[in-house]
Amino acid sequence: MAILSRGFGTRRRESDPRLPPGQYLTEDFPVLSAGPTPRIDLGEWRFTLRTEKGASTTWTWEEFLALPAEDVATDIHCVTRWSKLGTSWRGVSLDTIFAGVDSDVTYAMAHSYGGYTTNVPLADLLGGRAWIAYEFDGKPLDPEHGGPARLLVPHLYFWKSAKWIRAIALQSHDDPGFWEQNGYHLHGDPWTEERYW
Ligand SMILES: Nc1nc2c(c(=O)[nH]1)N[C@H]1C(S)=C(S)[C@@H](COP(=O)(O)O)O[C@H]1N2
Ligand SMILES: [Mo]
Repeated sequence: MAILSRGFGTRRRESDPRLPPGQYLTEDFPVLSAGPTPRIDLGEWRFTLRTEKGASTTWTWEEFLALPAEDVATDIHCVTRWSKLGTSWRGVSLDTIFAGVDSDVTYAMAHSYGGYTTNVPLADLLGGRAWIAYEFDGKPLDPEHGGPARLLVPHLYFWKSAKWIRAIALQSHDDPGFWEQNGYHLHGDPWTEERYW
């Protein structure tokens, strides 16, 4: 009986419509970092948005917290095949960050403290689908998970959600970021399994 009910449980979880192909559910929150966790003093923290025309806007931590924030409930999907459902975040929509920005290009590169980069098409950052998040589960974002603030692009594989975000630069070419140079897909849609290229 125990084996049978466990079997049913597994089958139900695997057919959960929120689970993209090839993914399994996890309850915990794994930490995946390519290097050490940078410690960023909030007084030193800056976030910069740069356009291809050389214009840039920089926010201090205080200025960033003064921007309108949103609560976000979303599922996240790592290319290493774990998915976590119903995660809770708070942060600033990239629609807010990009409001009034004058740019003619369609690609962006996210730059992190510590040197990590990841490329994302601008279209994937807009339309209420991406945030710079600074709270998780109602608490300041843990440094291991990208605190003080990380990019959150939950409709793409989680490697696109750059931890310890420092800048977003707009650019005319879809240059590969850190994992993309190492074989991860340029785009990374979990629903069509854009894992590698
Ligand atoms: N700066 C930075 N951001 C990063 C990474 C990293 O190594 N450095 N790893 C990426 C990968 S591969 C994943 S799956 C998620 C992991 O986020 P987590 O550690 O909060 O689970 O962060 C992404 N963002
Ligand atoms: Mo990942």
